[in-house]
Amino acid sequence: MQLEIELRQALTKQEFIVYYQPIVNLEAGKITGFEALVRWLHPQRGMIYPAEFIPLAEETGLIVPIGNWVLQQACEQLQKWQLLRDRETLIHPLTLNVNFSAKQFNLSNVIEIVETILNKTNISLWDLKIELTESVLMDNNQTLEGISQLKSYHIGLSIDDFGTGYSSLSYLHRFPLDTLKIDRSFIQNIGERGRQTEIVLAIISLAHNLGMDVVAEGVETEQQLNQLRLFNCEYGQGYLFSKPLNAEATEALLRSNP
Ligand code: G
Ligand code: G
Ligand code: NA
Ligand code: MN
Repeated sequence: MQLEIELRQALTKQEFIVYYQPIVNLEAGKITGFEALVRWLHPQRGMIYPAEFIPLAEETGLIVPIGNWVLQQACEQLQKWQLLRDRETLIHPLTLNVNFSAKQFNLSNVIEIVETILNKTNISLWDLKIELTESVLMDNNQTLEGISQLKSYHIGLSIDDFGTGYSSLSYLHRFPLDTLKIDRSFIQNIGERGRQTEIVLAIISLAHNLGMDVVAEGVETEQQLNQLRLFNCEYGQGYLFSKPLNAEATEALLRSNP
């Protein structure tokens, strides 16, 4: 298949690029970190989004080298941006969220891989959060073993797109997750009268009672922001703050919003 052949060559041809979407502390209104989001700049087709090639990358195992590249690239960027911020303001270091697929947790040397990249880039393991989806938690035992290993190594774990799977509640007590990201489909209608608002409040309370921080995804309006603040949601991500940006635009945003 043509796409697969091209995907195999895309790493060596340096066709991947990492975009960054800010994660904002809602109380302070400040950027606390970024989620790294990969794109494929295809020479003929233009920008290809992860939904179009991550499934193929997972099937073929290419997600492992691609994922390692994303982690390395994003850590290198973060190191530069942390220095930038440390000089200008003496607040907490910026954090980095990176998405992992099941196959990446599944490797017997997952800790070594992450440790090597963190050491090379001088990023503290406290500043890295790995995002996983519910489907990853339903993968095989070796995947779960990898997740536990990363956790015992003190890497933060974040559950992505929370609420969209079909067993969301059952794993919350079984896995040592630090952060819960509420899927953007739940954020859309909050503030308006209706059940959605109650569900978001309940998810936030549940997460807090289990000792997790909460990120609201897909925050697009001031009204949603105000409601989330009232609910004591710690963090937000979405077009209200910024769409995902390339490294250059991200740096400009950081400089204007230190
Ligand atoms: O960039 P976009 O907002 O379209 O990203 C959609 C989804 O693609 C993300 O929520 C995430 O689940 C997935 N994704 C983005 N970058 C990566 C990556 O580097 N690795 C993996 N495994 N998934 C990613
Ligand atoms: O799958 P994951 O949730 O990690 O990826 C986030 C995806 O959601 C990205 O594709 C990003 O472009 C998109 N996104 C980010 N913020 C918003 C938003 O405020 N509204 C909408 N509709 N999409 C968003
Ligand atoms: Na994600
Ligand atoms: Mn998400």
